[in-house]
Amino acid sequence: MKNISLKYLLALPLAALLCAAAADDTMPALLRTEGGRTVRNARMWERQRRPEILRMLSTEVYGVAPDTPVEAAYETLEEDASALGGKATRRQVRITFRAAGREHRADMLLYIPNSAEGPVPVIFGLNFKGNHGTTTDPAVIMPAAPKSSPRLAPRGDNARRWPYAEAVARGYAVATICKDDFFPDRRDGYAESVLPMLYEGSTIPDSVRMKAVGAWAWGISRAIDCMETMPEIDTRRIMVIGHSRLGKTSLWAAATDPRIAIAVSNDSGSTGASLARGNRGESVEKINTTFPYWFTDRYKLYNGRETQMPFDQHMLLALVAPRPLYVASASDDAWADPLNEMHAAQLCGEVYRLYGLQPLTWRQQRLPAPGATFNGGDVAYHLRQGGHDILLYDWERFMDFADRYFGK
Ligand code: GTR
Repeated sequence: MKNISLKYLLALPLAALLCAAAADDTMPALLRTEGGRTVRNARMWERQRRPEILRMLSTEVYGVAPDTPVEAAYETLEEDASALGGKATRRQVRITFRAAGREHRADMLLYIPNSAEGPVPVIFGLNFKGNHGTTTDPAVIMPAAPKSSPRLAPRGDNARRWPYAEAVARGYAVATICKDDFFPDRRDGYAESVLPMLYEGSTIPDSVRMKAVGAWAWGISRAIDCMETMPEIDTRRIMVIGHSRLGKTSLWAAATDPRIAIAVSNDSGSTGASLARGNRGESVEKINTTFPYWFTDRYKLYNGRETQMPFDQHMLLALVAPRPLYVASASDDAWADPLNEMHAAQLCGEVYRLYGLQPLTWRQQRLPAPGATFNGGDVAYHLRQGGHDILLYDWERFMDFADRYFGK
């Protein structure tokens, strides 16, 4: 009895506090231009406000991409139409980039359903531990370990995050590349990344250059270029998914590449879907200190100064509009701050409304119960019960959402 009343008493101020986070009056307005004009329609959003926000997030956070012309050559290393018990064709493609007298490589793995009559929609996501880590399929090529980090993840180490068979059974191709192929995920990863090639001879100031997350998002766009050469893949129906640091990346990729038809952020947290203002998990300072090689040098100017930032993460989400957007959280993932992820998903709805689209249907300022899914609007959200991960449970909901748009 004593316990219950104590909990009840504590819940009241907590609820008030949580509402205050979303109503922070330092939160920059999505629909006011830098010149102070109110954005009244989709045209004004697209012509004025969206470019302002894209420019600001490029220089302040994710980096300005150089326009170095890059050549890409595609070589099929392996292909087998009897993968997944005959249900899919497995294809492994080496992409070789050439620019400024340099060369860089990335290896893509795809599973493409065999049963389809025409081109199929595709789910693309970068992976953490190598293509061979996404599956126990023994035919997936084990890469040579780089000299600088000789530890390779065991085969299938991350397979729980990649339900290929289930996606293929639902008519989706799935494609992936290891993030480290574009920027090895370490403080000293730059030299082995694609960036020295991309910035060769560039006059873009160091402080606004892309780092790991920018390079990873660049890599997603190059993966799409490659899939555009594959007749079995319908590149007008691409859903890009990403977990955690790769959720931050999938959002930035969708912001910068209009070919991405649906964007999914799973537990992306700080500098992903989660608002920085009032964040109860990872702060800007913390992320910039632990991962100084993820975002621009300029982003460090905002350490400890969240309320002075001229942007916040609802703006990143709004850049996805009018394309469907899915933000997912997990109930025990306090570091990513699920409530702030949900608030950002709610706030970006203002832009979806300009297009006559349906914002997030959960309107309350508190989190729904774990297990709740809101995927009936054009901005979707769910709160999975459990910890920081991406599981079949999440994929099933993302595919249900995609089914609505991809006509399946
Ligand atoms: C954490 C980091 C988060 C998130 C996560 C992940 O260490 O603080 O921002 O990116 O890693 O990628 O799993």
